Amino acid sequence: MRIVVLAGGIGGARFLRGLKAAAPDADITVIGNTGDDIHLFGLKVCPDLDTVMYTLGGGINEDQGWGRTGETFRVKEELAAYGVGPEWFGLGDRDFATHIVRTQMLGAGYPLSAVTEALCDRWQPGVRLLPMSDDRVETHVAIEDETGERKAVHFQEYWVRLRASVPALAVVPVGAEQAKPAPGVLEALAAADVILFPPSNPVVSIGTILAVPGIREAVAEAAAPVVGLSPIVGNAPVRGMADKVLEAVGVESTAAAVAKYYGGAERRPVEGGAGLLDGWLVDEVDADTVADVEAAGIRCRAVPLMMTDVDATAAMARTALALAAEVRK
Ligand code: FO1
Repeated sequence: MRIVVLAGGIGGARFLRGLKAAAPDADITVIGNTGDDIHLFGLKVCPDLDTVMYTLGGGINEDQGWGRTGETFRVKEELAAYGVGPEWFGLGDRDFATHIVRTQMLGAGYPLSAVTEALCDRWQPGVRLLPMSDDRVETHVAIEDETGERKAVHFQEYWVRLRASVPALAVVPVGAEQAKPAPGVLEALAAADVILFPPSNPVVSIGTILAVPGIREAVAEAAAPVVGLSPIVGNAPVRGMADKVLEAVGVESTAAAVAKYYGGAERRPVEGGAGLLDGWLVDEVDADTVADVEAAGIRCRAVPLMMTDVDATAAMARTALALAAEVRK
């Protein structure tokens, strides 16, 4: 079975670990978000690609969900001693090696997709990890600073330095309009038996992937059923601060609102919208919202959605695959 997953960082990576356990013989292609990428110290850092690669490759710092295990921070300390910032983004010594290899290969002319493939040769994640695009896309967040001035900050500064403590007035994937899907992305979507939206951030992760021209259309027109899992449980994000960026796009922080944000595939012929979802999983605490989601033309099931361990996540993945089989067009 060919499964394609649009994944962001921590939530997407943890879901993929369960999906691999649930479907060990499946051919899984991950389309990774690169809007979180940031250039620091002359290096290109790809947080969401690295989180998927490290998590599935066994090198992730499990508690954080990002960065490497057994990290030391000598280089970071030395940079700070030179007064070279920013200090708010914690890059460890082992992680630096990934960014050095990546930047060296990019500098030699390799596209990000080839670089990612080379890095995955070491980590063997057990999935094909494709960046959404080889072109530079960087998510910026419009905020109002302390003087009331409206300004844009890089997503990582909003997320890590500001801890999303101020409202996000707008979320802009800078460069998305000019970006092209990376080689293999559209082909994978067209050939997929199932397309999954894991519990990643609907705006800055999956939303950013869908903002690359051609990808949203490819999902909407794919023969495969599209099933998503809600990142919102009991009207709050399970992890991270998805509610902050959902607010920026006018979507309330509920499992049903996120489903409607992606849109119901059944609506597509009628409303002409690029409704994407055939099925949606909500947590049992949101069982009362199933009817609302189904009214939007999206088949909905209420199941446990807390990824407490690999077994729990594998159960979620199995349910998502079962729902995909049920809604198959
Ligand atoms: N997140 C933090 O909250 N604090 C950090 O210092 C931090 C450093 C960092 C370094 C490399 C990397 O790949 C990810 C890092 N992250 C950090 C997480 C990152 O902000 C998120 O993983 C994604 O951008 C959101 O999915």
